[in-house]
Amino acid sequence: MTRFRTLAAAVAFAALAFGGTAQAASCDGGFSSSFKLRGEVENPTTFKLKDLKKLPSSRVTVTYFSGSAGLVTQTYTGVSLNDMLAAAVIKLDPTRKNDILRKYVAVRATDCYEAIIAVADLLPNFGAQQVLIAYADGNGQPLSETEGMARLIIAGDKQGGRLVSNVKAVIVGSAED
Ligand SMILES: Nc1nc2c(c(=O)[nH]1)N[C@H]1C(S)=C(S)[C@@H](COP(=O)(O)O)O[C@H]1N2
Ligand SMILES: [Mo]
Repeated sequence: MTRFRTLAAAVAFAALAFGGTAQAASCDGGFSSSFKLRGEVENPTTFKLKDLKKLPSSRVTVTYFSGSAGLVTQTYTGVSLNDMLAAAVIKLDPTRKNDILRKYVAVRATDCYEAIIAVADLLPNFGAQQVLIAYADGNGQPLSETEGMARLIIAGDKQGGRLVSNVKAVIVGSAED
């Protein structure tokens, strides 16, 4: 049997042997050329640039503090996340009062960086926050290589932390099971 010099090596071996490296293998931070909208939705969908371009778009200008670049002001073009969720149809339990208020969206990147938003914050009759899955700048040019095909843009955020680049998955979930 293989001997391991460290616990870490043993864990790494076990992960490899039993398929547990999915996390590490899929967190390479590469350029995202598509993402999947999935989770608690009736219509899971994969989006590529050409798919996003077919949908109604809006523009948002954000001014945010970036740890690396300081204060950044940038305009983005993208699809309303609320509209995407409406088309995907969030699965709801009709026996639970306001079940929609228990739902969140997790936006995950190729480097496994992730941020969540409450679905209610997007709904017109609740938070009504303007949130885009952006795929172009203000002039319709594709995003930069480091931003990937799609980036989460949240109007009004003052810090860049939730502006997730290289989106690879948009996952609808519930606050509790
Ligand atoms: N995928 C991914 N997106 C990310 C991050 C990250 O580490 N990975 N960092 C966030 C943070 S903390 C900031 S401040 C901004 C910085 O974005 P910028 O360098 O394009 O201004 O991106 C956000 N989006
Ligand atoms: Mo940041």
